[in-house]
Amino acid sequence: LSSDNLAATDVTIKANVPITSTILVKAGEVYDGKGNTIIASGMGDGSQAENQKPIFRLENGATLKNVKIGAPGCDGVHVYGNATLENVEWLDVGEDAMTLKSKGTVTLNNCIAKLAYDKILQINADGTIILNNFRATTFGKVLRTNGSGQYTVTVTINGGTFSGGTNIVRTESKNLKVRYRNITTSNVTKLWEVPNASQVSTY
Ligand code: ADA
Ligand code: CA
Ligand code: CA
Ligand code: CA
Repeated sequence: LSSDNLAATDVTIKANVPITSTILVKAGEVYDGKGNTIIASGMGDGSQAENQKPIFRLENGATLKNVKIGAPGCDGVHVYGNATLENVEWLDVGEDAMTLKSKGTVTLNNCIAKLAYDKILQINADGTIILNNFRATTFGKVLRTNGSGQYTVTVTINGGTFSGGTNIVRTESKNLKVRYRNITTSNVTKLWEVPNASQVSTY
């Protein structure tokens, strides 16, 4: 490819972006990572230790897109209310990848999560979680509600691939429903670990 044929606007330089504190995406704002990789330091080691810092904190109505989260993944992305995550890739999930901290609807479009020792999506509030073409490799649970909490949650999974893990959803909540279609799974021990099989349906 001759540089003569490459307009300046086509050039995307992918870089590592070092951070030492949480990136705040304020209510209604958009953070576009432009394909760059965030590398945290001093915020946690990405182990299973609780109380690591989140890489991102999304306030109500925030959008996070086109970003890779490198190791250490620390406590991932904390969401307060509604949010959209698009083309977000966790290269090596830390304690967990995303936590719903307060009630809201979170839509994840074309996101990828790799190398989660245990949980990818940690649900600590009522909510609606929509996964469109989510891809997960190596995990304990893709989605887990907190402890024995009876959270009212609807999980919709529209396309995606899930390989090498224990469960896609694990919950103790009788108030959680899963609807799914067009998923591909391999080496997942038990797809749905829920109190009653009637909580899971295709659509
Ligand atoms: C564990 C822990 C909870 C909470 C959760 C999380 O389940 O028991 O208190 O910290 O992890 O949000 O990571
Ligand atoms: Ca945890
Ligand atoms: Ca990991
Ligand atoms: Ca956590």
